[in-house]
This record gives sequence, structure tokens and C-alpha cells, in this order.
Amino acid sequence: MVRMMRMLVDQGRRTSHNLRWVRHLSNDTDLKSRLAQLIPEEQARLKDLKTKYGKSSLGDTTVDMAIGGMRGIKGMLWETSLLDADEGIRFRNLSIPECQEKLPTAIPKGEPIPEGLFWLLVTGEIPTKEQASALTQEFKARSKIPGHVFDVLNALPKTAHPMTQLTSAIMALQTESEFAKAYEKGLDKRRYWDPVYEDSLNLIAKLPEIAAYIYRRSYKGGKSIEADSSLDYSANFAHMLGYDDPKFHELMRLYLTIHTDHEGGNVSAHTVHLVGSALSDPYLSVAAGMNGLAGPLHGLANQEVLRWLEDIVAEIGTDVTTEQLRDFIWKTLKSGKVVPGYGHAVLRKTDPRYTCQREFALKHLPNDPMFQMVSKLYEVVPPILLELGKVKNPWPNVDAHSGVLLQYYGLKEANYYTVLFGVSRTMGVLSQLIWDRAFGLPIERPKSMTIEWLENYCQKQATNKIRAMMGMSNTNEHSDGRTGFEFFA
Ligand code: CMX
Repeated sequence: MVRMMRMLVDQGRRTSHNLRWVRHLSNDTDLKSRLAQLIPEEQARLKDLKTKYGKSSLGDTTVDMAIGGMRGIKGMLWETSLLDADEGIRFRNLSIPECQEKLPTAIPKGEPIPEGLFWLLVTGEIPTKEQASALTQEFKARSKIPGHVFDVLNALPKTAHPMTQLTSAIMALQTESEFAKAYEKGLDKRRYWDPVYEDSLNLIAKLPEIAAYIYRRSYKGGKSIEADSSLDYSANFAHMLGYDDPKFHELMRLYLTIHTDHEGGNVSAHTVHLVGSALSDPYLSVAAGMNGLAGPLHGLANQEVLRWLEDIVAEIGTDVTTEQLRDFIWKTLKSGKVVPGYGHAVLRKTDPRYTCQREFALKHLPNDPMFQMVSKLYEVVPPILLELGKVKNPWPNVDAHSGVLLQYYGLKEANYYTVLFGVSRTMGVLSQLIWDRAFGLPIERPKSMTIEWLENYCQKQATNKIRAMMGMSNTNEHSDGRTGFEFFA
């Protein structure tokens, strides 16, 4: 009875805690001071978790998991978002449709602005319009870029991949790291989060101009466009890229919001978390993460999708039959390539980031032939991937749709797409990095094994099972996985 009462009380606590994530709790328009109020509360919560449940098991690790990209291993704390295999991402407990409904917008009934999402990720609270606007202003105030960053970019050939240019620029910006300077002087570890916060806001603020500079130098003859201080973060970014259609501004707001965070295990997020755990500053950590995002199985897939769609158009045209599409997809697969934009390591249903982009397309570009092609692929690709028999998720992910929206508004340079993803992803990974340091999370160091160790360990487990069945005592265990018998073999 007492246990049941305790459980109910605990459940009640959990529910009331969860409610916190869907309420406005403060009118403070300064993100840093709100964060400073929240940190001790969350630190105490984590400490409590460790004390009460530190020894609780989160499940078994199998050999398949160890050699299969660590799928399914629950091994990382990531507060800002959580991915459900069927439902998709929740940012601090809010699904994408809920974010579209509840977060501040730039125009009435418009798309959420990423400033609002960043506030949500950092605090767990839905910002008021004033709080999101204050952040817009704060990013503007921090946006000045030192000249040497442009010198570094100009030293690269214009043909260098835009992601190579982006990571080089972020590395060049590292000279500005407040964390690195404070650490060198000697910083109390309880204050680590503060300069990490400063670096994070500075980097997020500077990225649009850097990204726009890369675009203009790579594709538009190097003619930069001045920032427009009357615009929000996304619209100003679009403006500096050279796009002033208000609908494209809306697309950019949606795009930058939904690409921010996808829990911690994906390559870019995990990399930032890992590198940051060595107390490398946010610039070093994000540059590392961006190199992961630039891989074709991760963020570069959006570039690959548009290229692949263009190949379909070049070979067959836009008026394709289902049969022609089927043949093209099989040709891709038979040549040893993946179908870009389809499949996911965690998701087992259509990515809600795909769905919301599809809804945007249905609203703004329903007759675009490339969008219609994407829609047809949605019907044709999944059954083929299922037919392969090995693909765990035949459904489209975020990258299957983004390029087609961008090309509709004139941004057709597919090689550039991952830079847009990178600007958004930086917001997500840095909101978590601030908490990593506020929580004082330690350097990350999982255990690795050799094939021999795994063989020995598994043989020993099997032997012990047999001995137990025969009522004999178990063999000795050695740190290299070998049993007592094998040790002398
Ligand atoms: N086309 C063809 N084969 C695919 C496939 C696809 N879209 N998705 C998975 N497979 C294959 C895998 O390559 C693997 O084959 P092998 O066993 O021969 O190596 C097999 O199916 C099982 O893979 P899985 O468990 O279903 O998927 P993974 O977790 O290993 O990989 C992902 C996930 C995303 C890398 C994979 O689905 C893929 O390559 N998709 C295409 C690239 C893409 O869209 N990436 C973007 C993901 C979202 C993002 O990070 O931005």
C-alpha cells in the first residue's frame, strides 16, 4: 500500500514536472538570466536521479549493438529533445505540430521562428513573443564577424565544398572563444556553462552572415548583401542569401526550426557532445559536428536527394510513370547506392519533419513538378525498400523534402543545402552543450572491445550457462574476456 502511494506521488511529481514544459513560466526577456535561475534546479534533479537510480539498468548491450553502430544503446543524457521511433521528434516535449501551434511567429499564423525554438530548447519553456524578439535582438547585437574569418574563406578556392568552407570559418572564429580564454586563465568548473553560453550565442549570431558569404562567393560572383536589421534571424539570413520573397522567409523559419535538434545519438549531435566533453570550446565542438553533418548518410543527404531528383528528370523527364520510377529506383539500388532521403537509424515511420515540409509544399507549391515527383516517390520508394528485406525503415526522412522546397524559390545549388542544415543544427547542439557544462558531465569514454575479446567473452558466457545447468561453479573471469580454461590454452 505504502509503495503504491509512493508510486502515485512520484507519478504526480513527474506529471507536474512535465507540465512545466508546456507553460510560460517567466516574463524575463533575458535568456541568460532565466537559464541561471533554472540551472540549480536541474542540477539538483540530476543529482537526485543519480542518488536514487544510479545503479538501475537501462537494458542489455548485445554484440550486434557493439558492432552495429551502437544502435539502441541507451548511453547518453540529452535533455533538449527526444526521438520516438513512431512519433518522431519532440523538442522539450513538444511535437513539431505543437511547436507550429505554440511558438512565436513573425507573421500571424505563420511558421515558428527558430529564436523561439532556441529559447524552448535552452529553458524547456515556451517563450512569449517578447522573449523570442529579445533573442532576435541579441543575435543581431552579437553578429559582427572579425575580418580574418573572411580572409580564411577567401584563401579557399570558390569551388571548395560549402561545408568545407563552413567548418573552416567556424574554426577561424575559434579565436573569439570566451570559454577557451576563461579556461586558460583558470575557471571554476561550476561556471563553465557561462562562457559556453556566451560562445554559443555568439556563434549562432554570426553563422547566417558567414553562411550567406559562402553562398554569395561560391555561386553569385562574390557580391555580398548587407544585413537588414529590421528582419528576424531567418528572414535576414534569407535576405543576405539574396532571397526576399516573404514565402521563402517563411520557409526559412520553418527549415531552421525543424533541423535544430534530433536527440543526441545522430552523428552531428553526438560529435559535438563528445568533443565538448573534452572541454574543447563550442567553436571546436561545432566544427567537428559539422564535419559529421557533411557525410552523405547524414546531413549531406539533402544535397544527394536533389541531385538524384535531377538525374530522374534528366533521364526520364518530369512526367514519369510509376513503372519508370520503379526502374530508376532499382537501377540506383543495383548500382550499390542507397535511395537518398529514405530510411533512418531510429525512426520507423514517416519523419514528421518530412510531413511538415510536405504540408508547406501542398500549401505554397502544389503544382511544382519537382514536388509532384517527391510525392510520387513517397508512394513508390517504400514498397521497393521493403522488398529489399533488410531496410528497417522504408519511409522518408527530413532530407527527402527540403531540397525541393528550396529549389522552388530559386535556391537550386544543392551542394549548399547542408550549410542551411548546419546553421540550424548549431542551435540544437549548442543548447545541449550549455547544459552539458551546467550539469558538469564528464569526459565521454565508452568501452571498446576487440573481436578476440568479444569471442572469448561470449564463449565464457556460454560455458558458464552449461556449467550452471550442470550445477557446477562458474569459470573465472579475466579482464580480457578469457575464461580460466582458455587463459591457459
Ligand atoms: N536505400 C538503400 N538501402 C538502405 C536504405 C536506403 N534508403 N536505408 C537503409 N538501407 C540499407 C542499409 O544500407 C543496410 O544495408 P547493409 O546491411 O547492406 O549495410 C540495411 O538497409 C539496414 O540498414 P538500416 O538498419 O535500415 O539503416 P541504418 O540505421 O544502418 O542507416 C541511414 C540509416 C539513414 C544511414 C540509411 O537509412 C540510409 O543510408 N539512408 C539514405 C541516406 C539518408 O537519407 N540519410 C539521411 C538520414 C537523416 C539525416 O541524418 O539527415
